[in-house]
Amino acid sequence: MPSFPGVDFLDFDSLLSDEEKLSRQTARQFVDEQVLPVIVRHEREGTFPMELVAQMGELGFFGASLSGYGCAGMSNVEYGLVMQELERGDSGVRSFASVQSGLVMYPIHAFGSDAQKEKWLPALQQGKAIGCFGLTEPQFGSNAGGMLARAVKKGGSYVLNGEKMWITNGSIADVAVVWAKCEDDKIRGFLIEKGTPGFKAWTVHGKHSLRASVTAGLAMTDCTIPAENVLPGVEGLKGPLSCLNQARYGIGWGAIGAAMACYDTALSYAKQRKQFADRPIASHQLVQEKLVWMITEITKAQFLALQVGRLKDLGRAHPSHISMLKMNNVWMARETARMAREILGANGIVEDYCIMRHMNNLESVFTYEGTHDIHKLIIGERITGISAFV
Ligand code: TGC
Ligand code: FAD
Repeated sequence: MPSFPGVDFLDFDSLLSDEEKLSRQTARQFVDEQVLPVIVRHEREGTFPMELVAQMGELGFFGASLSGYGCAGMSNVEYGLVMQELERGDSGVRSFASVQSGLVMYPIHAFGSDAQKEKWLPALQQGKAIGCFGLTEPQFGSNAGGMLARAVKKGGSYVLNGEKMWITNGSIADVAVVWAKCEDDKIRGFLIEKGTPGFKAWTVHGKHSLRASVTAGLAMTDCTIPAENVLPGVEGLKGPLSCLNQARYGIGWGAIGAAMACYDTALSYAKQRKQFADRPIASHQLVQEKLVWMITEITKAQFLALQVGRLKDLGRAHPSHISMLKMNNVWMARETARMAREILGANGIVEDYCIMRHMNNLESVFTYEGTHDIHKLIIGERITGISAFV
């Protein structure tokens, strides 16, 4: 199968280094050869393709922008291009890499003790251990700071009680990074290992979105962990939110990949599908209008992602920049998927084409890691200086 050619209307590639193009090509080939042949079956069966994890580790996709502990030390732009390709395959595959990298390895790398880093980072990097990130609760989603989960220090241990919900990889994780409030009312991060008494994880079934991804609930009932399992380097809501900056950034790139897959499918289909006077539907102005909307929005999304990536590499990306990237690019991908589905007519609803799978996935992506509207309010606060959350 020939490799995906990419979507590049405005010579975007001229702004990339050879190294960046090589990382993208590695991920592109992995998706074409390993992800696309199996993803439809996994989506149908509602399973995550675990058979891909070891190879993703070998290719350096986990913790890709971190340094040491076997991590690839990629630039943020390289990392973003890898996420783009993974999500061209499926949002569930990108989600796995986002959670492992941005939400599990990043907090251990940034806030963990040396012992925590040595214990977990090499195994997570290689995909020999799987992690999850527990912030959301049944009653607290967007308002993450309202969480009810509590951690009480007792001698050399912490006792945790509470529930987390909608946790990617929760029921397959070897280690859960769980955020809970302590007696001083400060939020801290705790590493809970699989099998710890009082810790339970269960898989959420019946999803119509992100079917090739494991989503779970977590419950802590007098779950006692050693005090050395607290992340020592951070306290307060800024702990989990700084992890979200990493993962939201990857999503901003990933969404471009999902949009590219839908656009590419719709363009090829429109050129070969004939209706009225034996002409391809691509010859009709209303179909062209949709294709032009898509390529224009994909192009704008690429440049937005690249600029945020360059700023992140310089240490100058503000969380509100990342919010704009996540908000705009996921919205763009969701609209692109819907338009692409229209262009395929009835064929747009079947699994022979990737569009409806991406479209359904993007509903979750629109909501998780801060909903579209929450990112609007983050940007609103940045430009007005007034928080609309209170
Ligand atoms: P607020 O008062 O604004 O801030 C509290 C403290 O946090 C700091 N802060 C940040 N720090 C780092 N990065 C950011 N992006 C930050 N945003 C805020 C802030 O400076 C302050 O620090 P300090 O030192 O003064 O204490 O907090 P708030 O309670 O008003 O909430 C703000 C809000 C609504 C933006 C925040 O709660 C939020 O982002 N909510 C959305 C929740 C969310 O995104 N959840 C995601 C869960 S994980 C997930 O979905 C994974 S999906 C994975 C997958 O499968 O890919
Ligand atoms: P709510 O916060 O109840 O919001 C519902 C609606 O109200 C939204 O439209 C929202 O925009 C709107 N709204 C809320 N507050 C305001 C406001 N102030 N102003 C205007 N509108 C507002 N979480 C994790 O911690 N870890 C994970 O790994 C994880 N993985 C996920 C995987 C999947 C497949 C999904 C679907 C979710 C996942 N989540 C995870 C949870 C996700 O982060 C939350 O769903 C998200 O933060 C939104 O919370 P909520 O669903 O409770 O919606």
